[in-house]
Amino acid sequence: MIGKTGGGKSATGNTMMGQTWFESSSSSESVTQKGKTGKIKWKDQYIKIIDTPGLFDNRMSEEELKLEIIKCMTLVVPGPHIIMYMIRIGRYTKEDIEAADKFLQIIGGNPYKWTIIVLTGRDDLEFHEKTKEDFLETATKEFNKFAKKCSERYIFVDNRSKDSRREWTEIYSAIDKMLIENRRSYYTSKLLHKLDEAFGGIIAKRALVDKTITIEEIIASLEKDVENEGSTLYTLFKNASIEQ
Ligand SMILES: Nc1nc2c(ncn2[C@@H]2O[C@H](COP(=O)(O)OP(=O)(O)O)[C@@H](O)[C@H]2O)c(=O)[nH]1
Ligand SMILES: [Mg+2]
Repeated sequence: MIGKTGGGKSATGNTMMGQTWFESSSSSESVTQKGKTGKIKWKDQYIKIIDTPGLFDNRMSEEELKLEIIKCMTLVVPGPHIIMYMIRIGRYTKEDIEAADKFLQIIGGNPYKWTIIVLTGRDDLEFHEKTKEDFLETATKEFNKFAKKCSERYIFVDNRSKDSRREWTEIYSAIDKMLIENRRSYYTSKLLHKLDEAFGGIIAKRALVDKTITIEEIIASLEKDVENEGSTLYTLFKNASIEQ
């Protein structure tokens, strides 16, 4: 999940988890300072959800931003099956869309093929007696341009809905449809390959030194380390550059 602070990432993550898992707040301060993961079983498979901090808020220095991008990417190596770009209906600007587009260009490859636009706050539309079609008709040029790159895949979500099961079903149906369309492939890029290699190298080394530990246990401990910005991240940061 990517998008500006207030876009509804954490709230949508909670809808997808079926519980309050990610911290979501009404203040404009970025609550999610660090990438956080959630895991949920769905149709015989595990879905890992990564909540990212406001990468497009311009509050971080370039170095911090790079580190944060690498960290979030590290949690999904060799690459995410789906990138959910969150926008709060009625609250996004031309600059927000451009920042998201720039981010996708930085991470490289063709991320748009795996991106779905998630419009949160569908209840606001309903309150103003507007339909989804009304929204799309009046969407800005930048939105339309971006949506076109993403093959016009979007879903409208109401995270305040009393029928959260319905929202849940809608989100996972869209995910399912995308997984099928993309033949279960995942998005990757040169940057992600570098991270994957660095990650793999660390796992192999640990497995050699400590033969009693399983690969899964090593991965779990590495992920914890990455979330806590430990030494592993430092190694990965040195090994992977986001310059393409
Ligand atoms: N009414 C309404 N509020 C929402 C919806 N989704 C998120 N919010 C609210 O918008 C604010 C920001 O959401 P949050 O998930 O913290 O955004 P994040 O910064 O992208 O993680 C919170 O007060 C949420 O409760 C929605 O679908 N409808
Ligand atoms: Mg958040």
